[in-house]
Amino acid sequence: MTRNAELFERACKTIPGGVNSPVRAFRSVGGTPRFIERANGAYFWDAQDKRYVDYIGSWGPAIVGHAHPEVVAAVQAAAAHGLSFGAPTESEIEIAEMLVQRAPSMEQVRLVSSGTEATMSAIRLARGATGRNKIIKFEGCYHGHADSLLVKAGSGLLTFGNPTSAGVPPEFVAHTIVLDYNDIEGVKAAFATHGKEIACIIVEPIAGNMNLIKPVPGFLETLREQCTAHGALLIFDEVMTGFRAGPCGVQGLTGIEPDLTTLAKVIGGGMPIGAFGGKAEVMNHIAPLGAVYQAGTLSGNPVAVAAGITTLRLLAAPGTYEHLEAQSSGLTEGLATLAKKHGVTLSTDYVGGMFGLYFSESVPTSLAQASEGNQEQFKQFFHGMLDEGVYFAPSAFEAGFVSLAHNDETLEQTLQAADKVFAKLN
Ligand code: KE4
Repeated sequence: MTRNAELFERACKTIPGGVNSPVRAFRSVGGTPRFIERANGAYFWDAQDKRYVDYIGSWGPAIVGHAHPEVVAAVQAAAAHGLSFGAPTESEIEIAEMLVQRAPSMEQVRLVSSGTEATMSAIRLARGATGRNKIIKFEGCYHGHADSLLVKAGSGLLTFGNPTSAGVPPEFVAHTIVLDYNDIEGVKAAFATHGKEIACIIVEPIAGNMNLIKPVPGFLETLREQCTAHGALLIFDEVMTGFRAGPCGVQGLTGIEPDLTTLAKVIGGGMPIGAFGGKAEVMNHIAPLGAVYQAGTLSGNPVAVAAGITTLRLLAAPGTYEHLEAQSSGLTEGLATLAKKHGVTLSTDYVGGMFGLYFSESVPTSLAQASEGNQEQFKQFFHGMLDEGVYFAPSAFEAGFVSLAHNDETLEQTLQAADKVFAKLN
């Protein structure tokens, strides 16, 4: 039995499924999860000391590369002064100022400890600020595991949610309207029917949880128009795209200004953090100023904030987003060329430091289209690349991520591996 298999067997005795987050269990690709022992730059090493080029980067946070010396030093320095105080610190002001400076739609921001907390709080805030109950989300978008967001579409276009998770009473999702991503007419129909009851739309402005799926022209603009016309709040869930799709996230790329933004991942550089923010007139509804309660023991934790400040500062250096874009384009174009050489049907897409690989004729624009991809070939590709020392997301419904540490050497290693793997795909 391999060391990874031994660890997995042991983990399963005390941790449900052997993992602390389901996607890590390799359930959709099969095989044994790799237990990571250390990471540096664009690489990590498993329990058998096998090195991998890492394209998940902790699902986004490791954007400056793993164990960046300046991030590690900032964490060590902060930790040496104590891990958490439960009282305000100057560093929380510093990161709040950095966030509102980077995302002009935000005048104020509240820190939390995960993306789930950020989206859960933003929805409660939207409901409290508007006095309305209904929310709109899109099938295939993932916003964390708060009850009201664990829903999928029922039948038909304009549908109320059905729970996708046990333990979520139907009543908890009764106010959640689920539409198809990029369904412009569906959004208009929802507001025509429920306009005065809708508190908010929450959307991944570029979706990364059904593989990478971009908004079609007019989709985000329609969300903005409909929310403005009906007095609902538009929430851009930029937990994944924030400071990764571009220096100011998707709102910076499109110029479309949400009423609330949720963030996490990159802003903590790998430490537990999340945030939600917007104009002061909305944020003033949050306790202790307003009636919408929200709290957290470790919110604004000085060690996590130190990692986030250093990561954001490193990202602000000249050329960083050009580097991320070059790594994403070099990877996706290289893989597309090799797939064509070997007669493998592969489409690719990317934005900033995130990319999508689709074993289908074209780039999908919805979950239904993304689901039509050749899952069997994806599994063979995933495991073939894993054996060659390249670690992509263990699911066909995840985006991939590059970092400032990915370079021509890691790209060459990846493409050499892919040349061998594509040749064997059937
Ligand atoms: P967390 O609670 O996992 O920090 O964030 C939830 C979340 C919210 N919004 C978006 C757009 C997200 O992508 C996420 C979490 N992303 C997944 C990756 N697909 C986290 C990986 C995992 O669940 O282990």
